[in-house]
Parts: sequence; C-alpha cells; structure tokens
Amino acid sequence: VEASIPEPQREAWKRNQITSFTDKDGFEKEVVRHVETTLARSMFNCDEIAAYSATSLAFRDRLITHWNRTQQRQTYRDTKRVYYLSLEFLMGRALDNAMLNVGLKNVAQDGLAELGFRIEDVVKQEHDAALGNGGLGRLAACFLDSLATLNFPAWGYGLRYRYGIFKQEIIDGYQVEVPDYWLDFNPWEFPRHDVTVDIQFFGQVNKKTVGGKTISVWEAGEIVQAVAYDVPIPGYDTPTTNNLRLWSSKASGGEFDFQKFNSGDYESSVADQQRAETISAVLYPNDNLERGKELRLKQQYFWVAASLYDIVRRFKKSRRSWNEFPDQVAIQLNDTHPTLAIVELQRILVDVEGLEWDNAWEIVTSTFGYTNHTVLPEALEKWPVGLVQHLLPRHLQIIYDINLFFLQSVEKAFPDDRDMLRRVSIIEESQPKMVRMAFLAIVGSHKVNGVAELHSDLIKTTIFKDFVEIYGPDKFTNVTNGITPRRWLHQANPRLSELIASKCGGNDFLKDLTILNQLEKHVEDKQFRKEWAEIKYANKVRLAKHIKDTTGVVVNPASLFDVQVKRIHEYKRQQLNIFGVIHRYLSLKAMTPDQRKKQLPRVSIFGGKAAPGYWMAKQIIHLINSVGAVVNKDEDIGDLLKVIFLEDYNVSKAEMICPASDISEHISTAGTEASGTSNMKFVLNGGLIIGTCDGANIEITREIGESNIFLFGNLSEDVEDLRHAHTYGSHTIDSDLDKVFNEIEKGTFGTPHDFSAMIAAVRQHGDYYLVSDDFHSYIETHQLVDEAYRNQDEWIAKCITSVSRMGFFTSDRCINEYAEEIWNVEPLVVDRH
Ligand code: BZD
Repeated sequence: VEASIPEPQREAWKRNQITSFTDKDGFEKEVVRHVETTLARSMFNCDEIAAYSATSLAFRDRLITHWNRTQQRQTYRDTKRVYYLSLEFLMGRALDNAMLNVGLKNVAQDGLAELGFRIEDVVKQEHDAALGNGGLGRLAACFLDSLATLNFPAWGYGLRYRYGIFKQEIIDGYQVEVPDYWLDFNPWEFPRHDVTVDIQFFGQVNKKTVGGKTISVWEAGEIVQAVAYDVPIPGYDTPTTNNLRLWSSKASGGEFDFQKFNSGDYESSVADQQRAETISAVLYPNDNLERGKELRLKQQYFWVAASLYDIVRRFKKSRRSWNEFPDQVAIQLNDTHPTLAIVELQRILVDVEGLEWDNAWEIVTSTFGYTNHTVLPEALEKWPVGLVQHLLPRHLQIIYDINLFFLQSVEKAFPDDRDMLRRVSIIEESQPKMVRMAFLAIVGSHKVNGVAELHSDLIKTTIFKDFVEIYGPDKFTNVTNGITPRRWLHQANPRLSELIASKCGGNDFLKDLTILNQLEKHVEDKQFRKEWAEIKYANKVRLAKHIKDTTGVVVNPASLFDVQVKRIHEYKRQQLNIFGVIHRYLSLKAMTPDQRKKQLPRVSIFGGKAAPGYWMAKQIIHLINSVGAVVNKDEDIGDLLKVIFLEDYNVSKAEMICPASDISEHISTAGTEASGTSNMKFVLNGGLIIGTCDGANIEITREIGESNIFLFGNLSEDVEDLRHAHTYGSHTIDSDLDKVFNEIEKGTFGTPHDFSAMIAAVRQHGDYYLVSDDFHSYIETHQLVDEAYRNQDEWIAKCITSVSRMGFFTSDRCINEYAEEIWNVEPLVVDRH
C-alpha cells in the first residue's frame, strides 16, 4: 500500500501543521494536557513522577517535529551519511539535556514552578538510560550529541537492552548486583513496529547455479525478528535532531508460532518467543574483558545484520550504482564488537546482490573505519571458529576467504617472513582455533584509530605492529577522545557555566570550546576567583549532602575532596589509591594531637562498579568499605580523613560528582588506559588531577601546562623492564607499602584473609600493575597536592587556567576530525525555519 498522501490531499496536512510551544503558557498547556489525557490524571493526583512524565512528553512532541524535518531534509539532500555502530550507548538522562539543547529550560523552569514543581526535583525522577559499561559507551553518547550539534547526517545503531548495566548496592561492604529494569516508562523511544528485519542464525550453506553462476545460499536454521526503536537526539542550538536506532528482538511470525499453538503446543511456542527475546535482554556487564559467550555473539550478529539491512535499504532508495556506496555511506565500528558488519556487507554484495568478490571487497573496505579502545590482551575479542561455524556458517566461509586473499598478499610482499603469516592471520592456529576480530576489523577497514596519542602510538608498535608494515603507517591514525561540554559543563554545572559565559561573551563557548581561552585574562581578577571558589564550594555542599543521605557519613565540605570514580579494574589501580589512604591514616595516627591540628582535612571518595565475575575488583570494593568503616568512626582522626564509597556510580551521579571534586585520580599503570574521558570532565569542571603519564593525561598536561597537573609514576616505556625484573630478578616491596600490608594483615580493617589475594598480587605474583614501583612517588605527589591546596588563591588560579585551556577536549573537535580524516562527510547546513 502506498503510504504517501496524494498531492490534492496534502493541502489539508499543510494547513494543520503542528506548532510547538515557545513560551511558558504554551508549555504549561502541554503539560496539563499530557497529565490529563496521556496520563489520565489531574491536579488532584499529580506527583513529581507525573510532572516528569508530562514535561518529557511536552518536550518529546517538540523534538519529534524537528526530528521528522531533519529526516526529510537528509532524505531530500541525500548526501553521505555516517553510521556509528556501538553495542553501548551510555546516555544517562534525556530530559534536562533536551530542555537545554532546545533552549527552553528557563521556560520549563518557570512553567513548572507555576504548576507547583521545582525543576530539579522533576528532572531527578528520570531513570538513567544505562545501556553501557563505561568510557566506551559514554563516548558513543557524547559523539551522538556532537554529531547532531554539528549538523552531520548521522545515525547511531545499537541494541535495545531490556536490562542495562546492573544497579550496584553495597551490603556489608560488598557489591551486590540488582537488575536494571528501566523500560517501565520511557517517553524517549518510539517503537517502529513497521520497521522490522528477519535475522537468521544456524542452518547450512548450499551452492546453487543461477544463470551459469554458482552462488552460495545460506538456509536459515532459526529466524528472529528485529524491531526498531528510535530515540531522537537533539543537537544544541540547532534544529538538527538525529536518530539513534536500537533493535529489539522478538520471535518472527508474530507473537506465537501458530502452528505449534494450534497443535496444542502452547507452552513451547511461548518458550520460543522468550528465547528470541533473550537476544536483546541484557547488556553484558564486562568492560575490558571478553568471555566468548554464544549469546554475546548472537547479539552482535543480530544487531549488525539488522543495521546493515537498514543502511542498505536506505542506500537502495536512491537507485545509485553499488560503486557509489562508499560515497554515500561511512560506517564506524566502535571497537571490534560490530566487526561482523564487514563480513555481512561482503555477504550481501556477493551472495545477494551478485557482485564480484574483488569489487565487493573494495566497496566494503572503503566503507568501514575501526576504532580501537584497548591494548589489554584479555580485552581483545576472539571467537572460537567452531562457534562461528555453527551460528553463522556462511560468514565463517567468507572470513576464511578474506583471510586467504589477505595472507596471499602478505606472502607476496614479505616472501622471506614465514612467521609473519602466522602472526597476522585472522585465524589463530590455537586449540581451539580462534577468529581474531581486531585483525578482521583492520583488514576490512580503510582507517584504524586509537583514542589518545600515546595509545595510538602503542597500538602501532605493539599489537598491530605487523599491520603497519603491511599497510604502511597512513592507515593508522589518532583521534584523541573528547566530551560534550553541553552535558559535562552546562548541564552538570550550571552556575560555573553561567560564570564562564559572563566572561566569554555569552554561551558561544558551548559550541566552540576554544573560546574558553578568554578566561585566562581574568585569572587575576579577585572577584572572579571568589565567585569561582563559591561555586566549587556549593557543588561540594551538594555532594556532601548526597553522601550524608546515602551513607550516613557527615563530611566537611571545606575538606579537600579527592575523587576516583570509574569502573573498578586492577589496571585503573583503585588498590593503589586505597593503600595510599591507609598510609595517610597510619601517618595521622602516629602524630601528636598538635601535629594533627596542622594537617589538611581530606575526603577520599570512591565509586564504580565491578564486573560481577571479577573477583579481585570486588575485593577492592570490600577493602575500601572496610577501611571507611574503621577510619570514619575513629575519633583521633575526625574530619582529617573520611573514606567514602558511593553506591551505583552512573552518568547522572557523575554529573553531580565531577563539579564537586578538588582533585581526581587517573592513576592507571602507564600504557594501560587508552584515553580516559573522566579526566577531561573533572578538569573542565574546575578540578585538578593527579595522574600517571597515560592516555589523555599526557595531552591534558600539554594543553593546561605541567604546573597545573600532578603527575607521578613510571613511564610506559619502562613498564616491560619492570615487569621482567619482578619476575626474574629480586622483587623488593616499597617499605611504606609494606607497612600498609602489615597493618591490613594485623586485622585493623577486618578479617585479613579477605584481602590476602590483593596483597599477594603485589608481593608474590609479580605486581603486574606496578603498584609497589609507583607507591612512593604516589605518596609524595599527594603531599604536594596538600601543600598546593593550602594556598587556596593559587589553587583557584590553577583551576581557572586549566579550564581556559581545555578547548581541545570537546567531542565536537573529535567529530570534526573523524569527519575529515576518516568519513569524508560534510554537515548539512540548515536554516532555522
Ligand atoms: O574506552 C574505554 C577505555 O578503557 C578508556 O580508556 C577510553 O577512554 C574509553 C573511550 O575510548 N574502554 C571501555 O570502556 N571498554 C568497555 O567498556 C568494553 C566493553 C565491552 C567489551 C570490552 C570493553
């Protein structure tokens, strides 16, 4: 059925075009209408949740209009589009962001006040959309914001998990995971029951001859339906509203298998339905660890196949030749999770569209770009050949052919290096054989990038060294990560944003972050410094209240707030931090009351989730809480030291925590943290950082100046030798760290046995993360932090100077680099009406 309205009837549509509200009265009308009709409630029955729902629906209506127009414009102009494929989008809350991006937060604030609500309370009703683990997922969310703000015709593609990352509860000092069922009421998604794709699994491959040509036909063993759910992504201060399309799985052929149903097998038809829905049921909660689960591979293929079908369907509408595909389509792979897209596109072009292999392969490699986010070997994705064969028989054949042609070309170029073939083969000849997804991603893409300079250099000299020889250095590039200043400054820290605007000629800095450099000429301005300090203090008061409400511990906002919030991982070294805290505690205990009076009060704040199966990470959480339990009630210590573990760290908590930090910790073993992005968030919010020479810390130092950051520890080029020495030489533990261990073993922080593995990792098992090597320098650097903080005036000056030099770290700059160097796409200029 033709869905387009014929010309004569279109007049009526145009006459009735929806106009969205632009002022307070219009907004209030919409809220009341939604409360009374959509929600079927009234002023006698309207709580904050209802106010949140109605406000969201009012803004959602507004977004839809812009969203539809954006899609029409992009279809009409038909220029090259970018597709960002990510298994994770860690979006956080949408309402506040929508209000700010649309520029009507003040209108909503006034309107809600008249209707009897405080906007801050209303905004807090929203459940975070937590479809991600950490940095990788949040980066994808920042990128969507920048793509829309910069008017790029771009789509995000992901999975609509029924359960996002688990909620963390701390019970008796231990992490307990609780399912995150977030879809109860989600006004920000639109089910597209008409946009579905049948996805097949298992089965076998048959050869068929059609018109003298032999083609492979993949006969399905199982079919699952993908249903699209669309989420509007508003740009800041532009009508461009892009689309994030998330796929949800259900059994194909409707609610039930009617044959089974009619034959009386009702239970098994329901079971089939549930099995299909399992695919998009839950986000895997591991970050930087791959566990090779079949369901994970099913998720990957399900999402990739649905997305490619959609992309190809859109391309085909314009009736261009296949060779134009890379001129119309750029697909970015967020890590190796979507690497099967390379194989799937080759399959579509060869098996379905009948292109020759070489022609198809040229199109495929020109289309894809691959971003690597880690060098940790345990995080590099590999799938057993047998599993791929079983689940995706045709894809395995194609992978073998890709590998064959690739290895042939390598052999030709490096005839004397037999070992090279073994090293670079996409198939690892292990027991069992494995498909190396990163290698497949490199071979199938035209550009590979790392996410910070050091990291991009490291991948070129370590894990991908051979590929640099094979393809030359130009295929490998760096795009240093960035963050969106809209969410991470304007939304998270409205008072600081306003103060900055008052010195930078208005809000333009939110679209061109280099304008922050205008702050520098005000550094000496006493009044400005005072206001700056007041805002920081107010943000600390807000966090102190949250700490009191959630943990019962009272902290003094005048203390130095020292924050480490991120996923718990040995390489991120929260253990180094807590050992340092114990060292501080022991030093304070050893002082006379008079000496103590001269010490600077400090609050050590931790937060972050451990993967449910990561035992050591859970022990670290337990130690932090055990230390807190002792220190926080020690009357000798009082305000001088408090140790806090904040439960359930997530995006919305980060928005409260970042603005409240004086110093934050980014202390990974050198060479392990690809970039880090919270380091940028903290500095942008007027906090200083203590860090190792790792990831983006290095570029942050270059931008803000060495005197504005506290760097410590060994360098990445020394790591290998140190590790070697630990294992093969004599390994002596730092004497201060040894005292810390002895105290733990005395039972000061509870049953010593609970922490024996953490200590053994350093003392007996080679101290892989160099905790002992860096301990002394870490402690010394914290003393420098204390000294620097005593001079508040200078401290504030450092903070202001740092913020003024953070312009580089906007995700807008990143997206422009990707657009120019990898995607070759241009923004679609829009007029505002
Ligand atoms: O990606 C992170 C890196 O560890 C950070 O250094 C970097 O800043 C960000 C963004 O580039 N990687 C992840 O967050 N990785 C994962 O969450 C992940 C998830 C599933 C599987 C493997 C890794």
